[in-house]
Amino acid sequence: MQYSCHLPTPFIARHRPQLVPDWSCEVGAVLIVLQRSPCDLAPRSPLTERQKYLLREAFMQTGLAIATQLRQLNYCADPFDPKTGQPLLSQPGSLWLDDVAVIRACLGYPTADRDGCSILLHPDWGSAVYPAVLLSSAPPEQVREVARSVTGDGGWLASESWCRKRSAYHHSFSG
Ligand code: B12
Repeated sequence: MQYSCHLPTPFIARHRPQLVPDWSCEVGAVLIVLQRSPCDLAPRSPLTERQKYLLREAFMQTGLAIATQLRQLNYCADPFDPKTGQPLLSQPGSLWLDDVAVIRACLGYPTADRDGCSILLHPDWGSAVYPAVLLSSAPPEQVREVARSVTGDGGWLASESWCRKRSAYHHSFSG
């Protein structure tokens, strides 16, 4: 798994009420979790569906452990279900979270259209990547500390930034 922690993008800050309506606080940090898939996820097949299921289970386990610790510290925290874009621990809102758009905005990774779906292209893994996101009201350094205590030190992307970088690929996007 690869991890990076960021300040909320303007889109996420602006749409917090539509994403997590029953939160009593604003988003303080975005935790990105990237898993390498043993197979390319672009084709739809029993194999890719099986892999997506296993990768989703793995993220939910890690994400719920991190969110539980952040909540014990009295922060709002929700892993978002990669399958639906909805929060796992709070009432869903009128907007589902687009994980690919979040990672494009935070890390500047390229995306591609596959049969009407915008998918992420990891610089090393290509489309064999399973993206997932956790939002919290805690500041990035607090989320990082808790996430490290749950996941260990490995996998933290050097390119994480507390402030968004505009990628060389997407002059047009506004996250
Ligand atoms: C809905 C969806 C679909 C829909 C298509 C939706 C579409 N037009 O994009 C359908 C069912 C067609 C689909 C198909 C596929 N999908 Co799909 N899909 C999703 C899902 C659940 C949501 C995507 C989404 O929100 N799109 C939003 C689009 C529809 O809205 P929009 O108006 O263009 O843009 C708005 C949003 O971006 C919104 N927004 C919401 N949050 C945010 C955040 C920020 C920062 C910004 C800027 C905007 C924003 O604001 C915009 C304006 O309103 C994601 C998982 C996720 N939670 O993100 C998987 C996902 C993108 N799909 C995935 C895949 C692999 C596929 C397939 C290619 C293959 C497969 N094995 O399933 C297939 C297509 C192949 C086929 N033959 O069917 C993977 C991609 C993996 C990767 N490498 O990135 C994902 C990530 C699921 C997963 N976790 O595995 N998919």
